[in-house]
Amino acid sequence: MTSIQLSEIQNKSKIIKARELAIEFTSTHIKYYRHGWQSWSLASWTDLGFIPVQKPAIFHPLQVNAEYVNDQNPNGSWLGAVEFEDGNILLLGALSTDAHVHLVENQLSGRFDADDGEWFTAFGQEDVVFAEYAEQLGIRLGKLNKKEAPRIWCSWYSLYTAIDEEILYKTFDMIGDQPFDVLQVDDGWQVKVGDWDVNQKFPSGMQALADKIKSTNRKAGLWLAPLLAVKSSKLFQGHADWFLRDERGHFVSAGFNWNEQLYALDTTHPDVISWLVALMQQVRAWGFDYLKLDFLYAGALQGKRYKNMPREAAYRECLQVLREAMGSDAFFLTCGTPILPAIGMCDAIRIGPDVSFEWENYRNAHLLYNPSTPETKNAIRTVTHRLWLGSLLHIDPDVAYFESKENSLTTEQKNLLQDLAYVCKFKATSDLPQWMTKNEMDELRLFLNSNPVIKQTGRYTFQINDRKVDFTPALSLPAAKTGLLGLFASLLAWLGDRHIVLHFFRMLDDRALRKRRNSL
Ligand code: 9PG
Repeated sequence: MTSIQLSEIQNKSKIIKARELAIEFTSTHIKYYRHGWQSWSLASWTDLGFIPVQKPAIFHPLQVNAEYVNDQNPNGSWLGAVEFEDGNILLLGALSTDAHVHLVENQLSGRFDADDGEWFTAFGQEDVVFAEYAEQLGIRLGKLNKKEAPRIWCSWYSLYTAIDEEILYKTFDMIGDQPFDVLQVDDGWQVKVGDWDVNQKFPSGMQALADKIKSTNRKAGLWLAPLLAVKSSKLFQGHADWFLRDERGHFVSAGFNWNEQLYALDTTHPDVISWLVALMQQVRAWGFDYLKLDFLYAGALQGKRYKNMPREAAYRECLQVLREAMGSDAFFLTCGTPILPAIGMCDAIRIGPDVSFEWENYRNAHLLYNPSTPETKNAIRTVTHRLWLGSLLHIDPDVAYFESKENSLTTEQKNLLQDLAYVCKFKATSDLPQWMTKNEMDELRLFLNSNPVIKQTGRYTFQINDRKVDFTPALSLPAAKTGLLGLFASLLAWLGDRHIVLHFFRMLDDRALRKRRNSL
């Protein structure tokens, strides 16, 4: 292990090559910057104490870096930082994939999984230090020549999986001349996750769907989760040898969703690569040129691969294959993606959890301590801590809301989301014109048409044109529960790992969705 003193970098940042690097400091530190592994994992300045392990555990492969989830010391993926009493920070960040950072008492240390690698380290003012780190990442991983990000309507946050041809065509018509550049079809068009053929809700097929969108003079966008499959899919049933296993030969869990167990493809297997290339070509041939590829963490899970290589390096290679197969003229948004390996490989990256029509969900936030589940507060918290990525590629904070019909967010909360979109310079919504008042449609148009001047004035404060905005209300993290409530929380966490409980909640969700669809 290479070891240095903070005093050695006090005046100038350093790049040091090492498998393991430790920086010792003597001044009193007060906060730690935790950087979660993938889009939905928590990124935040936190206190130095223990943070309860998020639950249910069945979701760990899908929400965090499962290898480190039980670690008691503050830690994070690729980078970490400490804040001192005087407001200065010390940052340690890897300049390539497959690395993790820990804080143990007065020592910040980083370690590459496999080999030596470059570490960037700097001390000073937060914005300056992060900007310099981003610049060094850009030199090594690639930096986008950023044009304006497209303005997107996405089907997820209103219709969820209850999409079908009739409702989408109607919605596209009703969107009229709202200034969107992309209409993006999300989850719900496919037969199954893994079986990427059109389902019976779209009798005219995928090419007709893309044509319909393009007839409105916009780009056609499509969601896929190409790196995993549900257990019941033909893909998994027919090609078990394509899926990632552990050292003992057991399939690696990619989590649980769509009411099923998920498994991850081994993207280093030559047949998997050919299959992925063909899939990307198929989607382009249908006519889609904006691709939201989701649940991408599945490509970087721990396991024994066909080609023996570090898991994030394998994932990055896979992104390169996907990028080349879809063509450089497609717009590529990565979602549920490990952050660092995606830099230089895509146009845009989701940098936080999903938003939802709720500000905070008591069960998920306060009893399951889960900062990754869909919830507006979760989304704002993590996104405000990853804005530094904006100098490298487009950063997607997820959608903003304007409608009030199917929504429990207050006007202030909706405004905060809209302001976050301005700060990220990435604007999207899922709102259905069917639900919106004339006023709300006007607000949406104004939002899509404005490009306000943004100035950061503090860690969480901004000036948007002449308005002051403060994201602090979204940042607090719930404390661990004790006593009876703590006991109840543990019971809930246990229940949350049972398939039968998850099936039950899924049934309730599906019923509510059907009702929503039928009311349109
Ligand atoms: C489609 C959706 C939307 C959405 C994506 C992703 O359990 N989870 O933590 C969890 C997080 C996010 C998520 C689903 C589950 O949503 O972010 O925009 O495309 O998939 O299924």
